[in-house]
Amino acid sequence: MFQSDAKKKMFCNQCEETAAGTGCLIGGVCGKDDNVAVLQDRLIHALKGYAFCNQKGREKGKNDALFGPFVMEALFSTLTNVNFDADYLTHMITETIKRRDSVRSSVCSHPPSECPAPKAALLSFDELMAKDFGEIGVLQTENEDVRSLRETLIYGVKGIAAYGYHAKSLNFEDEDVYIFIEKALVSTLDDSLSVNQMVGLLLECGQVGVKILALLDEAHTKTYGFPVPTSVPTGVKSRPGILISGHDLKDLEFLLEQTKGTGIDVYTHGEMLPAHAYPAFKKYDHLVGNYGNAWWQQKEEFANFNGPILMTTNCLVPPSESYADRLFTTNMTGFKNKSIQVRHIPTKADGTKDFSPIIEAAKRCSPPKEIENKTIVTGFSRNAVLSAADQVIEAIKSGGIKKFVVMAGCDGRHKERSYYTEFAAALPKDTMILTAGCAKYRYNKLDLGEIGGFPRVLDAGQCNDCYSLVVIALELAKAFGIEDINDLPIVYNISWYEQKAVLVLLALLHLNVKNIVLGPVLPAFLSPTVLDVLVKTFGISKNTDVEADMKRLITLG
Ligand code: FSO
Ligand code: SF4
Repeated sequence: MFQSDAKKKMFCNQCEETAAGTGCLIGGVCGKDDNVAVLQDRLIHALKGYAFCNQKGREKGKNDALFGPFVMEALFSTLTNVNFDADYLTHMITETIKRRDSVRSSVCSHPPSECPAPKAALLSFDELMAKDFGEIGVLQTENEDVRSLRETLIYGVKGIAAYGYHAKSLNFEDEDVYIFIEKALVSTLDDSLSVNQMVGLLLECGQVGVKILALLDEAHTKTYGFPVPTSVPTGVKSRPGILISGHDLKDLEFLLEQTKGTGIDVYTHGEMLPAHAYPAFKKYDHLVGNYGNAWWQQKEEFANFNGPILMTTNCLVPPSESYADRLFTTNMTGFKNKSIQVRHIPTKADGTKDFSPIIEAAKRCSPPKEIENKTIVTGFSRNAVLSAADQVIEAIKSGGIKKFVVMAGCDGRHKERSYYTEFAAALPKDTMILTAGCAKYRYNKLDLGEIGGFPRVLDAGQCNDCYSLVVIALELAKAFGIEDINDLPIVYNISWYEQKAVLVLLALLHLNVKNIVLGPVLPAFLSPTVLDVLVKTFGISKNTDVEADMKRLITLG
């Protein structure tokens, strides 16, 4: 179907908002143009070749010591809404090939023309840059089921890379995770693998997903303490402010330190909201609140904010000219087109960052315009919930809490996502919502009341904190002496958008969680056969309408 479309200039179907529910062919719904899309395809292809050579090098003890951190950054840059800068991507392709050739020359004596390695391990930079998306992108795999399994694995690995990157920036890393990333990338070059072997790799990806989420949880809590329940104001103060978005807590720490005593306030945006719950950030009086909502509303909100905005990771929306000169990116996030070049704050050789251009810009800006004035409660991570485990268990036993509904995941632009607001509002009063990720903005400002002193929306934090939800489920199972996690009074109504959510889904499947309801649409990259396997093995299904889903998940589920 796709191949016959003569106008197509790219092919990307990695996120939930993919065009027509099948694939972005001319430009991305996310704003990524065909040039950037094809460069990302080339980068992924080069990374596969690099992984192949590094795996050979590893067998001989000659692997590249910096393979893991480099590959995590490169993969992270190809996630939805992270990098829109062709120069950065070209630089990463050049670096990948340089690293690949360095490790290859140390383990292989063949000249490239005689080497039996796959093409991805041998193409020169010029040869690779001459390749189009059909030759090296996802469509290069003709069999739709193999393509689907390979794509799902690559998206899961992108999720591992994103979580691993954050852990690494706090000096937590695990070589076994790098070895899996390498193995997964190499597997997508191997035509001899059976379907069963590829499905096995997906479940292994989920297993590594649990591991990397646990490592990131450890990194966050050992560095910043255990989050505590916290009410966060959404109004504004009278001083100029800096808005920080994305997921990187280390960047928040640098920013708070560097803005101390400058007369500038710091506000969180989107996925940075849960930072308010960490003890280490509570000591900063100038961390004053959360401004705005989930990522997709940023154009209007950033325009209203008046001050500079720092985008640390996804989700970046191509900016309007009205605020592009106040926008800054860091890490692998970036944006550049013919008329806009967003300023980028690099990481210095010692790992620190200099945010003074942002601070100087803030001093010249007016205070933010108020867009609302409420409070949002966050900080219900595993420690906060489990330290009150006795109350929670008692509430379950007495029927005060009949069911938990995991509504974690992502928010997005599509109108159908109002389903999640309606679903949350319609839940019976004896149900609790467990959430993490930006999906919560669909219902975290509704007044849903409390059960036994707990708000009915328990926000464990960012999508990066999904591990908390896993631990809460496993600990409840232990407390009730339940062996099968599916026997707990917990149901799953998850909303996805990008590739970190794909990893979280694989992690839940690895934990044998059954009957997950997923929406607002199922991933376009799942072929009918692969979807059928997921339906038959795990009972995955798409959400439908509030009434029907309420019946199957709450009344009958
Ligand atoms: Fe949201 Fe974006 Fe955290 Fe995602 S900000 S959508 S799963 O990229 O990262 O939850
Ligand atoms: Fe389209 Fe999503 Fe890919 Fe962007 S990331 S090009 S919206 S499928």
